[in-house]
Amino acid sequence: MGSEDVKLLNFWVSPFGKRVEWALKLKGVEYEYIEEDIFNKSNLLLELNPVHKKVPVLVHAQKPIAESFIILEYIDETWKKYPLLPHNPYQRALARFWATCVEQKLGKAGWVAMSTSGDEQEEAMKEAKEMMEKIEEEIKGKNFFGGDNIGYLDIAIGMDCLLGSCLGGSWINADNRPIEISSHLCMDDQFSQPPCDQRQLAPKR
Ligand SMILES: N[C@@H](CCC(=O)N[C@@H](CS)C(=O)NCC(=O)O)C(=O)O
Repeated sequence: MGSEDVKLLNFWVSPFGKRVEWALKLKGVEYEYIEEDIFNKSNLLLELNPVHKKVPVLVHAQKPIAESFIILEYIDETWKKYPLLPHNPYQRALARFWATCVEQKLGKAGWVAMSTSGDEQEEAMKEAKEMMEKIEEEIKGKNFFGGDNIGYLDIAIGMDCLLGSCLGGSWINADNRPIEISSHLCMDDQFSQPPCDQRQLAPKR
């Protein structure tokens, strides 16, 4: 059901949009990709997402949905093949809890680390690393957070890890050790393409 009339408004390097692309790919949903210039926003974007004016926006049967986590849940509820969120309510709550942590803590610390220097950068790297260690506890003994298969949390967290790698990875890979989560995602054939072209984004030193 529903594989028709799906459009994704995205910006090629958006880590949030990458979550949606991954989810659609896992579900086998065909969609039309519409590239948005977030530095010169189109009327289409402003019409579809007048509140946040951000990508990604998923448009299904002419109805727009914004915010990557909300889009992920919509996709999961609409296309049942390959469930993303766990069936068990407690596991589902945990997946949402960790996804929110990533967004609030790791994501923010990562951006600060990549865009600052000196003490501020050090502090942000420390915070990102502590968060990574906590999250890595959650994947111990499993291939993915979702168990044997990539699930909601892998998609939520993977984008931060892969983006970190794309930008040089210094904030997320402070000990030069492989990041378990991202390497699991990277090793999967379906996800072997990083969300950005590493040659076009100079690593921050
Ligand atoms: N919370 C949003 C964040 C989306 C977001 O920040 N998108 C960026 C592109 S990576 C954007 O559209 N930025 C335009 C702007 O900030 O004006 C989500 O999860 O979808």
